[in-house]
Amino acid sequence: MDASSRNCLRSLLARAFSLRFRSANACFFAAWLVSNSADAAAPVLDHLFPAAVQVGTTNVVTAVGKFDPWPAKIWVDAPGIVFKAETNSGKFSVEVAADAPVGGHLVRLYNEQGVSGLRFLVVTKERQTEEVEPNNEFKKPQMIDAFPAFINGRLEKSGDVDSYAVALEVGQTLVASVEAYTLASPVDAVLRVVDARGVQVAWNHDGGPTLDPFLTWTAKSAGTYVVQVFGFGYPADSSVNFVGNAKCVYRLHLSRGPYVNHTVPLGVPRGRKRTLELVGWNLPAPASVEFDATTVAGDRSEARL
Ligand SMILES: [Ca+2]
Ligand SMILES: [Ca+2]
Repeated sequence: MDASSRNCLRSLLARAFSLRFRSANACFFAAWLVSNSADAAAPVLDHLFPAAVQVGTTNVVTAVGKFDPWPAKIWVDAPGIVFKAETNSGKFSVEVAADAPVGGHLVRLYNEQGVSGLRFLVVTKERQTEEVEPNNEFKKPQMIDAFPAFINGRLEKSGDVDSYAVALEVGQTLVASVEAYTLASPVDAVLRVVDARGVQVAWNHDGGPTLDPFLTWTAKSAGTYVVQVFGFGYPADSSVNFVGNAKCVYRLHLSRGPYVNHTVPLGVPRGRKRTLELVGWNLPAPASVEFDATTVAGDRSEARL
């Protein structure tokens, strides 16, 4: 994960918690409007798919929810992200300017009757890959050739399993993570890796500060391995089936190259220079970077290996 992806995830984590609060407020506001108009129909925005778009591109984005009448108006929290409604209900053409601010952005729909809850659209520097179904079986996965890969997928029906094939050399480490809970998607996602025979070699359910999974796995022999994404409904209920519906969007990140998890030390005093040891996977040995905090103008600085 490079610095921009890490900053994006950090931004999403912070916003995910505030989103649930703001959504509750939006629902209350919408409910008040509905109660004051017998024919009211404020738009309902369950999710946007794909959940991420690259700067400098134009994309077809599907809004999942209820929109009557169509088109609904749309609000985005940043400039440079222009939604144009298409003829079909729920479809937008989204133009993302080359200088659009990178990170997770809040979006909501509205009309004369009220507003929808807030949902995320992530703007990123990286090229995006879209899931291609059918990919349910480990023997018929979607081949991933370009790394690091940023895949926009969806567990679209009950029981859905999404399979992605990755070629690994001996000693190469796969780093895989999913954003689903972090995107306010109603799924508690699971990741696993199987070999060519379908034997599970790695898996993870909750990989860090949220319910989203994160795993690393080092290949003991060269070959093609399959990463599978599936999940359970969130909030949890009595069902033990793999969840799936139009709202269950996710982002899958796959890397088999250099990946920095953290540095030692974790901080540098402003005005000082330090050698930072890099700790992660697929890094050169020794892995370190000279960090000059005498010239850092703001609170953030990027360094590339
Ligand atoms: Ca799928
Ligand atoms: Ca599938």
